[in-house]
Amino acid sequence: MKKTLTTLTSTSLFLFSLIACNAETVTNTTKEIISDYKNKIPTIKLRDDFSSKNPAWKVFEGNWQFKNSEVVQNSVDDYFPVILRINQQFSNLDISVNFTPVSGRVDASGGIIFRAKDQNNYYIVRANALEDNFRLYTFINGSRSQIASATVTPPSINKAHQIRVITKGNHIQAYLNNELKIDYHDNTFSNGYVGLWTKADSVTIFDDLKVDSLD
Ligand SMILES: [Ca+2]
Repeated sequence: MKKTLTTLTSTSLFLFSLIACNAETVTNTTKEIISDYKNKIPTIKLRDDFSSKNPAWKVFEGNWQFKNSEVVQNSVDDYFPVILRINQQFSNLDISVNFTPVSGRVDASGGIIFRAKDQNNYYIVRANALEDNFRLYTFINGSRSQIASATVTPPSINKAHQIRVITKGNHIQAYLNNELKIDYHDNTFSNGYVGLWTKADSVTIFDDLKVDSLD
């Protein structure tokens, strides 16, 4: 009898985990975790309009140029261009940036890095003007894994779009152009630096980075 109960419990847990997994899909009734922070005063408010190059920015890969009050990544030879802002670490945060995909035949991406331990270990949410998907990946020791994906209208080339990510513990929500598209739970990284990301031959402009620390 005890064994049967144990088996039933395991089956229930398995079914529950399947249901929980399905609950990661964004629906009209998905609760936005930003509502949990409505009375929260951010402990740090970082704003960067890229009118000058803050010395906290460190380039790890790619050619990132600060000009015209924007930052543009225009190397077409690096596979994963990464720039991190290495003076502050964030755990729970509300981060957004505007990005304009300019060109790319293999890829035309723009992404936000968050909770980065270093240039090889971080979360990234990105959109790609060549693909109809919006994705959350982990990079672990430089190895990329897709952990969540949503179908979207591909962002137009030469137009500005906004990516926004909000975290609460292991709960991650990501928006493209103010629409919640990704709702996911993951425990890989708990805090770290923020940064910007592109891929392959993407030439991408970024502007108006905003980060509120919500710890
Ligand atoms: Ca600017």
